[in-house]
Amino acid sequence: MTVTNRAGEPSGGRRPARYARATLAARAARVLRDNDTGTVITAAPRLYPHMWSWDAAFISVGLARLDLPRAIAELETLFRAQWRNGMVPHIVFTGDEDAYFPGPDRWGTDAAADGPRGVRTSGICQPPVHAIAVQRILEVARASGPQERAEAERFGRSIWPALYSWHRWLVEYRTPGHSGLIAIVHGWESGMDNSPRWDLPYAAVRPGAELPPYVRKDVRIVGDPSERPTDQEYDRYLWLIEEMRRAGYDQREVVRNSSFLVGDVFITALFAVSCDVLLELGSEFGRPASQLADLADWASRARHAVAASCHPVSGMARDRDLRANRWLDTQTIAGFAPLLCGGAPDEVQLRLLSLLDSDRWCGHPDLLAPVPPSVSPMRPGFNPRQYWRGPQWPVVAWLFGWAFERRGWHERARELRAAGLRLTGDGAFGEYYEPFTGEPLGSTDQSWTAAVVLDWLCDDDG
Ligand code: 2M8
Repeated sequence: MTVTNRAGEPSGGRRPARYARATLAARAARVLRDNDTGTVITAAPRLYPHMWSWDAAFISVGLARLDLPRAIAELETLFRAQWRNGMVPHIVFTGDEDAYFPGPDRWGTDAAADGPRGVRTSGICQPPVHAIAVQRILEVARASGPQERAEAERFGRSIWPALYSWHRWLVEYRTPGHSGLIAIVHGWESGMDNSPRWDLPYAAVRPGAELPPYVRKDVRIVGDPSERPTDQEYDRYLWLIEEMRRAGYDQREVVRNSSFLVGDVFITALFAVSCDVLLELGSEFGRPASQLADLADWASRARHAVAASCHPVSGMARDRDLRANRWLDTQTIAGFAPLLCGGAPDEVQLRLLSLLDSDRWCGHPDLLAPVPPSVSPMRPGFNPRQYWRGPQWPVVAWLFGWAFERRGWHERARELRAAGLRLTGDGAFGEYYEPFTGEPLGSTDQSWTAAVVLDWLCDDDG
């Protein structure tokens, strides 16, 4: 019997990529060029017309394959917006500030004592993947030639202290309590905005009647608004901003009082491995021993926290609701966090690997390509089209592939790359994909998708 997916194609069979590799690479390069405003490369043409923190990191990885100075400039622009306390903001606004909601006026960060000068930003952060991007840029530059190598090393040395203070901020302000997990004060900080991971903690966020009225822009841009978070969810997102704004973005106060405070296991795993990377770079650049020791210590604590979060039966890593003091058992892609950073017992990691390969995740017979979906297709509540509640995100696949390569699991990394390219081979560079049909959803010409596709293609072809 031939098993077919919902598009009626034999599952496991290859959907012919609509574009040859060279054409796909050229199209990806064009997306990055077209989204370049001259100041930043926007996350997406209409839906996200500014610079986003973790998008910028992935974008710089793709750019390194095209134009090293432009890749460097992107991260320099982001870090020029770094707050004086060390936080790297999740959005750096440029150009038409009203093109996205919530814009800088709604965030009201201009009055924040710790905010940057001369640039307007949001008041929260996003996952710390920037050290990973810097190391990747260095690797690509070193393979290109002596001049590129020198330029990338100069950049690496100059940005290192800012990366260190960003990591220090996460430790100083965002590791409350005893779980050792890095805490987030808004679902947007996780990058996985309305993942079911946050349903319980968000249920406790009660927007006050004083929430100023607002008009969303995202639902007017996305073809099918039902794929986006609901208005009720947006009320909560906006209410959390209101709370922070009233606290003047004073981190101590925000962490003490915010209605939402969750230890994020995925960010913690990324932080652990980013600290490793920053430590490697710092050793090479001769940074002070005390700072290198900090990084080793932070990495080890974060790794330990990830391992300690693993569910005793499933092995999946869990977030922790720090307000309600309970583990969040909702199973999503974030449960595989220990595979990113290691540190969990071998037996747990093996269990996770076989779960990832099983028909509950990448081995599901209806998937067009074995790229991990944001939620298992077998879980109740899985929705193949809804934001972070089922679709596949190429950047998430890139992160796992990068981690697998680093951990020496080359075959797994290669397979994930091939799967990612199969998913994205139509050249639409979707923000995310319907897992059964491969339909690109959300924005098309999304910069981070184009960037990771370029990196995958160049990894295979040199
Ligand atoms: C999405 O998040 C923004 C808010 O930050 C939004 O929905 O308006 C997320 O997918 C996030 O991870 C991403 O960085 C951002 C821009 O691509 O879009």
